Amino acid sequence: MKEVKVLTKVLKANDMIAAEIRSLLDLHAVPCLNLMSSPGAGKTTLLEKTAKLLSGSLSLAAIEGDVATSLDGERLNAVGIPTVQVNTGGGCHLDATMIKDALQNFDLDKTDLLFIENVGNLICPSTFDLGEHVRVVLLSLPEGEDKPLKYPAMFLNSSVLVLSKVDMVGWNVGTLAASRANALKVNPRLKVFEVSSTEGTGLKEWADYLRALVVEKKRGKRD
Ligand SMILES: Nc1nc2c(ncn2[C@@H]2O[C@H](COP(=O)(O)OP(=O)(O)OP(=O)(O)O)[C@@H](O)[C@H]2O)c(=O)[nH]1
Ligand SMILES: [Mg+2]
Repeated sequence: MKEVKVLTKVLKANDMIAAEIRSLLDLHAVPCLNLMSSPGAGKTTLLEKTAKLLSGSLSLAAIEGDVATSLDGERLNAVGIPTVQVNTGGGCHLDATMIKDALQNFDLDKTDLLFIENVGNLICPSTFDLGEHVRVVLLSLPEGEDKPLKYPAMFLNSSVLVLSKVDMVGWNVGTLAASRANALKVNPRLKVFEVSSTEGTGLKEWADYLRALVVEKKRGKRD
């Protein structure tokens, strides 16, 4: 009983900071996506490809969450996305305070789109609001089609699903149709992208979606 009370308090404090972050991002008309998935589902690779598609036309920025190392932050900086690496030192998710601190490093007036890559984990990140506008869950084919059923909160609390590594169809891994169907069973409102970052499948649709988010946010600021 006591533990439940403590957790509720932690989440409440987190939500207040997340609301502050969202207001700040709205003020600067910067849409923010929180990318979540199991370790290795392809979050950083998708962001690397996204940089190639968008960085000529939009100013991107990223906050990169990992338990340890700055490997992913270095990958994103290398493709021209200014990135702040956050190490949780063992924590299985980012929280709003980490995002608030990391945001000090960006000029939001010169940023069109902000990505947060959460710590690879299909459970904990789903509980913590980071002040993002869109929660994106990646599910890669090799993880198996049962994952949405076994880890429902992540799929329920996201609004976008990226079915990743679709080039691996036929590798005796989870099937694409069943992965999609199971995710939609948990959350029928999910907007779904089928993507292969290595082969380029679905990247145009993904990039178009991101461009539309930016336009919508800037229009919202003018209205
Ligand atoms: N076949 C295939 N492999 C991919 C694809 N996208 C990523 N990979 C590979 O999957 C592995 C993990 O990719 P990352 O992008 O580092 O995954 P991640 O989700 O950022 O991993 P963490 O940050 O550790 O959680 C790498 O070896 C990538 O080359 C894809 O579309 N197809
Ligand atoms: Mg990564």
